[in-house]
Amino acid sequence: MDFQEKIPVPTFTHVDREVFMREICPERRPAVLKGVNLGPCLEKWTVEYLAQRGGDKEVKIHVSAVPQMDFLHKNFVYKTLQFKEFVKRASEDKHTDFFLCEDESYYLRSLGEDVRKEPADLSKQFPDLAEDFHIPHFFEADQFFSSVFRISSCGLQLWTHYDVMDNLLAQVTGMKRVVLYSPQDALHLYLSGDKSEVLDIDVPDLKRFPEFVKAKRYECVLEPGDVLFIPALWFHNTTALLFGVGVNVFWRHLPADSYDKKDPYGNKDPAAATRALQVLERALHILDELPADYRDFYGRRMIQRIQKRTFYADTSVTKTQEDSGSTSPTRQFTKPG
Ligand SMILES: O=C(O)CCC(=O)C(=O)O
Repeated sequence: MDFQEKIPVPTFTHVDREVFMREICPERRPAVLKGVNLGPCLEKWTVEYLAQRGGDKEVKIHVSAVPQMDFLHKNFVYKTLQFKEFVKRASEDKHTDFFLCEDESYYLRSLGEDVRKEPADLSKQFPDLAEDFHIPHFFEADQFFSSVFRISSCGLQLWTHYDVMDNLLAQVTGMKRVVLYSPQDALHLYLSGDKSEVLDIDVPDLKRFPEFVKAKRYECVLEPGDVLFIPALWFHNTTALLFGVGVNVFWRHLPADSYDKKDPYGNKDPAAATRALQVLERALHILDELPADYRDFYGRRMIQRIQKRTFYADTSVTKTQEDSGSTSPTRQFTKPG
C-alpha cells in the first residue's frame, strides 16, 4: 500500500458532551474518542453472555465465503439465525454448521422491528443487552435516530460507503481497522450510489480506478472502549481485525425535516439533495435537444457553475467573470420557504 499516504485520525481523551459539541463536531472531521463511558458492556459482553442475553431472537445476517464482502457481485447471502447461534458462529474461525463453507464469514447490521420503516434501536430489539451499553449523549435526545449492532467475524471487511447522518461507532470488543475518505474526495472513489466501486482499497486496480490514488486515506484502529466519530458524508471502510462487537449510534444533525422520511438506515440522501439530483437529470435531458458539440460546451459551463456555487474551496477551477451570481459557498444552508 504505497500509492497513498496513511493519515492518522486524531485521538482525543476526556471528551464530554461540551467538548464534543464545541471542538470536535463543528470541525466535520473524524476523531477517535478514548475513555468515553460506554457502561458495563466493556466487561460483560463475552460470547457466552451475549448468546445468553440475546437469546433466540432471530437476526438477518450477511454470510460470505470470503471475508471481503463485494456488493457489486453480491458474493454474500442473507440468512436468518437465532442471535445466540449467530454470535457463536461469528466468533469461531471454522464452523461445524454452516451455509456455504466451513470458514464462512458473518456480519450483523441489526435492523428495526419493521425493517422497511423503523430504524434499529438496541433498547427495542435487544433490551437486555441495551442496558449494558451507555449511549454517549453528545447530541440532544430528540436528534437520536438509531442504535445498531455491528458484529463481525474476524477479517470481515465492509465496503466503502457514506451515511447521511452523524454517527458514533463504538467498539465494545475486538479490534477494527477503519479507513475513511473525505466527502471532498467523492469524485476519486468511483461511486455507485452511496458505495465506492473500489472494493480492494489496499491493492486497488489502478488501471480501472486511476483517480483513486488522489483520495486522501485517513486510518485508525479501534480498540475496546474506543469511539469513532464519523461525520455525515465521510466515506468509511471497516475491517474486523478480530471477532468483535460494535454499536453505532446515528443522530440527525440537520433539522429533522431535511431527511428522507422513509429511511430506516440513515443512508438516503437528504430530501433537498434528492430533489436537486432529479432536477439535474431533467436539465441533462433538455441538453439532449442540442448537438453533441453544444452539449459538451454547455455541460462544461454547468460544471463550472456548480463548482463555483457549491465547492468550499476549489483551486482547480479558473475563475472567470462569466458568473456574476453569488459564488461564496457557506456552511449555512437555506431551506425552501
Ligand atoms: O462497523 C462496521 O462494520 C461498519 C460501521 C458503519 O458502517 C458505520 O458506522 O456507519
